Amino acid sequence: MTDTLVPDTSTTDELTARRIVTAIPGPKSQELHKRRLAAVPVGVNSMLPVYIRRAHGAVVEDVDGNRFLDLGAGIGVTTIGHTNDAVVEAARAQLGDFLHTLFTITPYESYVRVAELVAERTPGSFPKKTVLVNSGAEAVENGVKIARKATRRRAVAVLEHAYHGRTNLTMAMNFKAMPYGTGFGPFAGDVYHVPSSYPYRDGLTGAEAAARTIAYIEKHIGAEDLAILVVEPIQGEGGFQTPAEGFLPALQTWANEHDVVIAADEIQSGMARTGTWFASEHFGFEPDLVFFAKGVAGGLPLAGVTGRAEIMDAAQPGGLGGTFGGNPVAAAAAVAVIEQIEEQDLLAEARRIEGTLRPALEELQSEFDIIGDVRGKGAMLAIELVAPGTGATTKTPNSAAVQTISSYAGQHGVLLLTAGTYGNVLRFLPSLAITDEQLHDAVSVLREGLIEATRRS
Ligand code: PLZ
Repeated sequence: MTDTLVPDTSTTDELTARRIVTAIPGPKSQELHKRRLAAVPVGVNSMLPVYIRRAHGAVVEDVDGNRFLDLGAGIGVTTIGHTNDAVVEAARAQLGDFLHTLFTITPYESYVRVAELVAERTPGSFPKKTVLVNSGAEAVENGVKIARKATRRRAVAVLEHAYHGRTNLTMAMNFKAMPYGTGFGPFAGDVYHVPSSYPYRDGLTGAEAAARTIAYIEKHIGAEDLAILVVEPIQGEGGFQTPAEGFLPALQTWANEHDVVIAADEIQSGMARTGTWFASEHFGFEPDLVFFAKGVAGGLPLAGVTGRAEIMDAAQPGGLGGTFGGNPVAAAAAVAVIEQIEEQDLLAEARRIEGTLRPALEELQSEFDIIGDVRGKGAMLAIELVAPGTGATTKTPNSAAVQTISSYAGQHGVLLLTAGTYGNVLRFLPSLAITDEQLHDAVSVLREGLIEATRRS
């Protein structure tokens, strides 16, 4: 038999549509889940315990052969698609050369190349520098650290509904206690949550919201003690709150006037996700620092801070680093991701996705009164659900419907993520490789889920 020499014929090309062939989770997933419950603490939760065997483009396949349309991309990580061929090839090539040296011991080119490429693509034409780290939270930590050194000030301001990570400082920066912070304190001090712009609920213009934020900062913190103001241009875990026009530029003007470092946490919204390289661009916002992670390396762990050279250079030699920061395989993958976004014009794909998905969601909104708001940009869209009949009055958050719909979608082959301070948001973060046909199919499942949620309420 020559079979062993024949390549696996079950190529990833087949991964184009959802397909449910067992109960969800299937028998093999259930077996694995039993082992996992014995070996992994309950604090590490899984939205849908189907164990994944392979993935390509916008589809993942589990160990039982079920296939899911992936509308979450691992929370906005596989932005250019699962196992993108060019990214896999770049990582594979690097694997054969060297896996690690530690950039702070003996450096290598790909780290420098990522720094150059990201600096060219973040907003603002001023000179920039970049430090690479392993995770989004670590990028935020470093941004704060650098801003404190540069300003010689102590305080950190973040917006209501913010999410910034799971380390001690970033837990303090999160708005939502449960599950991110509850019981895990004491937390880092000198972190202040300030009012944000949430047009659906506050009804304020960008100028009004910014005036409220600034007044709060001046009263409660004082500009002279404020090192850094960190904002997510479109809030991620908080529920995809998209600020009113003018809000972010007004904060920027105020921060610049008061020598406060203003940073965009673009960890979820950046790297082509919204149809521009970084979501800040939609709002005419030029932050001093940009935090990036998630989508930058196609699924490998890489993150960083890019910012004004004079701020970034405030940290003393040896003050920034970390064993794995800017790992050569992750850096090689990131170079490939950025090249792919450009060569395949993936920014246009994010806009295509919005062009298909937003009208479909708006149509559902006219059909189902529990959809209070449709918002976001590009391939970062969300619907906020409210209790029946409250859309024009109290807008009472409807997290029960969100749970019903997300679980209905999972059972029917669509990975649909939740979000929101009140758990009442469904978010759509598909890979830019998702086709219109796949999107329409996912929306048909969403519609069935909405019918189910309406029936239960
Ligand atoms: N800033 C805006 O979205 C990560 C969290 C997943 P890390 N969001 C997903 C989970 O359950 O932990 C995130 C983000 C924004 C920072 C972070 C933190 O990035 O790479 O997870 O540390």
